[in-house]
Amino acid sequence: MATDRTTPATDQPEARPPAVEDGGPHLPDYPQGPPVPRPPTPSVAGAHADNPLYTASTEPGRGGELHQLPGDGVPRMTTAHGQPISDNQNSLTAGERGPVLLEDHVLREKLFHFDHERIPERVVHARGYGAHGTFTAAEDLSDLTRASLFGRAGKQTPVFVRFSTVVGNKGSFDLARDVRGFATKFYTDEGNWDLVANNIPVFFIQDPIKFPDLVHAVKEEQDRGWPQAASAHDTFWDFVSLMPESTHMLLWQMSDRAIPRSYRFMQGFGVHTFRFVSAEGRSTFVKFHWVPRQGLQSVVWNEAMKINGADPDFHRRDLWTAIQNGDYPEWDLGVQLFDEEFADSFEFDVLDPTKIIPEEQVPLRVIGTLRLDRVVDNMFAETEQVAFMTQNVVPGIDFTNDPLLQGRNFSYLDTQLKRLGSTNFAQLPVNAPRCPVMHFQRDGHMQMGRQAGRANYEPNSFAGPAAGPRADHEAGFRTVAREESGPTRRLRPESFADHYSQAGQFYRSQTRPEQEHIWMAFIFELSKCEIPQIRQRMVANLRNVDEELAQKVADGLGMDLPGATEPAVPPRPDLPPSPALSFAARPPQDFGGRKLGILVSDGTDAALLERVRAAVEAVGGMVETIGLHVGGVVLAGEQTRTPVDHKIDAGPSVLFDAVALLADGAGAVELAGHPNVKDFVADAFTHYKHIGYVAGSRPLLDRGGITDQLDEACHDLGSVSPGDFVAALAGLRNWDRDV
Ligand code: HDD
Repeated sequence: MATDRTTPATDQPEARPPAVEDGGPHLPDYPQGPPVPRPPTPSVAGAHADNPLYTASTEPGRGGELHQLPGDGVPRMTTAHGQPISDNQNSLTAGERGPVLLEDHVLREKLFHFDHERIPERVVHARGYGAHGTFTAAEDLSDLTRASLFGRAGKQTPVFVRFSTVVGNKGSFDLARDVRGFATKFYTDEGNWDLVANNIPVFFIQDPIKFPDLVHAVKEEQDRGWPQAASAHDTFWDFVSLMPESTHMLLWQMSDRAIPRSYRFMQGFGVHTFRFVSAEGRSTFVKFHWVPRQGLQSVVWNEAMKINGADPDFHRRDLWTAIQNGDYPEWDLGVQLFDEEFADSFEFDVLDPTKIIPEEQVPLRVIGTLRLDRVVDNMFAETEQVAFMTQNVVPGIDFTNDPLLQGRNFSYLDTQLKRLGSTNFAQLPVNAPRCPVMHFQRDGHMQMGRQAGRANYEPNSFAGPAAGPRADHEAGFRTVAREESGPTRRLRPESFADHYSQAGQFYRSQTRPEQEHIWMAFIFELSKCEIPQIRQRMVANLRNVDEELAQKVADGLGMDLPGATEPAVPPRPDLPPSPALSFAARPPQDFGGRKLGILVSDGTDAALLERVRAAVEAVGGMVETIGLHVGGVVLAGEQTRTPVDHKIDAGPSVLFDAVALLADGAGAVELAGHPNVKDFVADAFTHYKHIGYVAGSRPLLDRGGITDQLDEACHDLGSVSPGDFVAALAGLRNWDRDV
């Protein structure tokens, strides 16, 4: 009789298919092979130490031996309650073609759990990618702060970092024009410190009461459900054009900062002024900066849009690949330290989160280095469940009266309960402190702790373990004593009123290509606004930033220059440029960490290919090859195929920092016949990239239409040595190219 079942109707388990290597091909029609053994998740103090979900389930004495299949040591599949499962492919039915039975508790449990797999995504920063690492202190800072992680030079503290985009949903693409989150959880020996930073040092608003409106305006519009992960639409520009305090951040958002090449090549900023507090209670103001040792790098907008199509996971893949390759990204933690006297004399209010303090005025002092060296085992358990909260500070670090910071200190705790569903979210391994946790908080959903002792309250008159913990009046966290006075009111201080001066300073501090990118970004974004009045209002605001910028944007939009918006206080055109605000201040030292894409064909010079590869790898870069067929090419003088990394239409040049055209002879002619070669070559050129070529790759240059435009960033590898070629690649782009 015919059967509609896809697997044999038998009560025997299916044959196990051959194992595939981790990272190797995955055969869609088969269950995967046995998991590759991994080191257990680092132990978490307290509650989880003996939870079989977090430790090896095969420990002797726990019945672990029973949880292996005989012979090969493969873990035996169980239900969530640990009962061994005999068949994970066939539900229990009444008879061969009969109905599925309610009695099948294995099926019901599996579907029940699956139905509840999703939790609410973050209202902002939904799309993120995390990694583990270590922070190493550069010096003993005990004269400034009693924070234990800065207690001595060389002290190491484990960290978890989550990078993110702000606007898009969890499944959106990585190269949105957007602010990037850079949140770090330091598991210090005195509790967790969360530095919840962005890659832009200022924020859109000065007051947290505006945050829901800002986020509503920038996310997809409520009546139509789009655009996804984009600020280029009416409601965003409507809101910010009515909000002069957003202008400074808009300049950053329209700059190359908002389309980073990689999480590895961007800065991070704590934004607010915080406090370091010494053991004696002395407070020093501090602003935190992460500076990538890899140098700063961004893509260009046309490239960003194409990357989003070619590889929406471009940033997460980049971070994962770098860490898996052992190319661990590093950031220096720099601080700007200043006292009340400086704060009183500075042109702007240090409590205003829409302002920076130029590094030329208060230079960075590097106090440690962050290195990311371990990818997560499980995206959900770690990257999704990690809960960052600005109010997570440790003794030695304290808040200031920055109103935005104070609002955040409420919002982050609240949002974690919504997302994670229980007040006990701090017990999740990724959130759990790596130091003892002792308090009288009890019970609640998903309580993992088994707090012993009799007293669950204080004061109590018990002694010893029964009494529970006590507050440490000397060494516990103590808020800095400060005088506050004045009537309650809803009014921002006068000292927050200048909304344009630093925006102008930022613009004037950029190199010419960076300035061009800013005005082109304004033009692109505003051209997506359907309501002309919004464009007009925005350009009117820009006149208070810089007349040239406003004129360029007006010209690009094809509109007359409107009158300037009346500013609350006159902008100050005299603020000197701050070179530290330009990418030019922090270029990469070499091509390390970058990727060269090489077009190859049958007949490519094998020796040259190897020399170029060796030169790139010598500086820590990566090489990937692209050919007509993924099966490979027959290099000159060889008999067998050498596999390539990408088929031509799956490896466009936007995925690489530079390209080399080593296709040669008849192979080059054949490759040039593929329609995607045109874009590969033309895009590399239009995106200002360095291009290496050989005489035999001329058909590719012709196809890209650039043969007559070759410039100093186009290198003839017949005469330029691979070493010199790779040295030149450190420049990344030829901004002087006329495209
Ligand atoms: Fe926020 C997430 C950074 C202002 C409310 N924020 C979130 C994340 C980062 C930032 C990096 C993602 C953390 C993660 O990876 O899980 N936010 C900032 C910075 C700000 C800022 C640098 C300004 C200086 N945020 C801000 C304000 C509010 C919030 C003014 C509310 C009053 N932010 C949140 C939130 C989120 C969040 C709603 C969403 C998910 C989460 O917290 O965990 O509570």
